[in-house]
Amino acid sequence: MPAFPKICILGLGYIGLPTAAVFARSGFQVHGVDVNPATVETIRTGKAHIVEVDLDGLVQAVTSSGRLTVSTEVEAADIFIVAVPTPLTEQNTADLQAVANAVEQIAPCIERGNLIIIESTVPPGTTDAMCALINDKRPDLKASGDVGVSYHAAHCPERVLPGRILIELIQNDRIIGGVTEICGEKAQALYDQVIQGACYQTNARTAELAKLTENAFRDVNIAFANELSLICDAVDVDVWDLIALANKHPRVNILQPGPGVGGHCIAVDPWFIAERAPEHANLISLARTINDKKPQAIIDKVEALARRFKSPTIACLGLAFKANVDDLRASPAVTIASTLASKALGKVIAVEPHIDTLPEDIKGAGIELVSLEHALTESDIIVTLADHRAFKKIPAAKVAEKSVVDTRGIWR
Ligand code: SAJ
Repeated sequence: MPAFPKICILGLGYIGLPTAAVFARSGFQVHGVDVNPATVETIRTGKAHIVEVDLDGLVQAVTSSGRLTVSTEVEAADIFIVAVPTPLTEQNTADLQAVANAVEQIAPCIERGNLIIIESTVPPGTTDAMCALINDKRPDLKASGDVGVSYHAAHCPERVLPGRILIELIQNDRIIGGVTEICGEKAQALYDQVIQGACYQTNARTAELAKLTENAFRDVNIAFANELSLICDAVDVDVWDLIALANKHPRVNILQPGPGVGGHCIAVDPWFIAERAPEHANLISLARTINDKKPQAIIDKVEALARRFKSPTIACLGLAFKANVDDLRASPAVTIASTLASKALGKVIAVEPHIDTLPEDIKGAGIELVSLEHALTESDIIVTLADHRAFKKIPAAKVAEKSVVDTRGIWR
């Protein structure tokens, strides 16, 4: 393989585009592929189609230098990286169609010695299944030695935090799950050229489960905090004081309760474990259920409060799924605000400093986007849903006269 082999990355979303741009910046010739022509067109003009710190400038630099090219078609390359989404089906299982489609597109292009990396989050056994798919499509490869000899394959899960993607892509350690030992070595040689973190070798199945385990660990721990918050309400204890005190113990580190778990990772990945071992994933499944029920508990609490007023103005502070991001997708805050609006309890207003207008899908939900000042002046009830920096600066005295449901412990 040349010093800077050519890379073809399939999927130019939150992981694929930053990954493509980072490899291109390091000197690799990268071709990015996406099924969405609008995405491809935006990137071709040097812009990122997603909001991520510093990504716009980097995409501009690597497209104008010609290091990153994009299209809707796969190109021949030395290395193929699959970074397509793996959404949750209605049955709470992984929808692997996009991964299978990507692998089917790659199959005809594979040449002897190529490396195929799956970065998408997948249930254990998927990388092996994708190799079987390649073997079906390319019996000639199997005849000349199969995976590990005629081509190489590995699962190398991404572990970056939205909002810090470009930093964490370089700094985080990586798990390298080779289908064979030599596959793992080939994959590590690639990441060693761009990342500063350590690479840890294992097999593909362990790498797949490790990624899911990291997010399930966090989900279970958030569920513990969310359950505590309900217990505290029932026995009239301040959950924030309770957790702060319990965390003084040297071996206790409880996470923070909130309005529920949002985003596309922590609220999804634990199900991929449950899918493969349903009879054993009891705690993991229960944690998912506890976290999924949390928005309803907040809705009930606000509704009970609102019934004490005659047509109150309810201000929801924050619509994003977590602090200091503009991402409203899969956000429990949006579920809570729009459900409250649908109940016609009064007027529902919302403050989200990271957006200028409400996204199309919640425009008709009956929520009015207002300034923070307006919300603080006009509201009867305040519901904190994201602990954005701007909200943490609000002095408790400013909300002292209001009825407050503080799901994020801003004024604890
Ligand atoms: N949350 C709480 N309480 C907490 C921590 C988080 O309620 O104490 C909520 C947040 O408000 C949010 C959700 O959990 O709604 C998830 O937020 P997050 O910041 O914990 O994680 P994500 O989904 O943005 O990113 C996670 C990260 N995984 C871990 O920290 C183990 C990231 O490193 C992964 O790369 C990412 O998932 C992914 O792509 O899988």
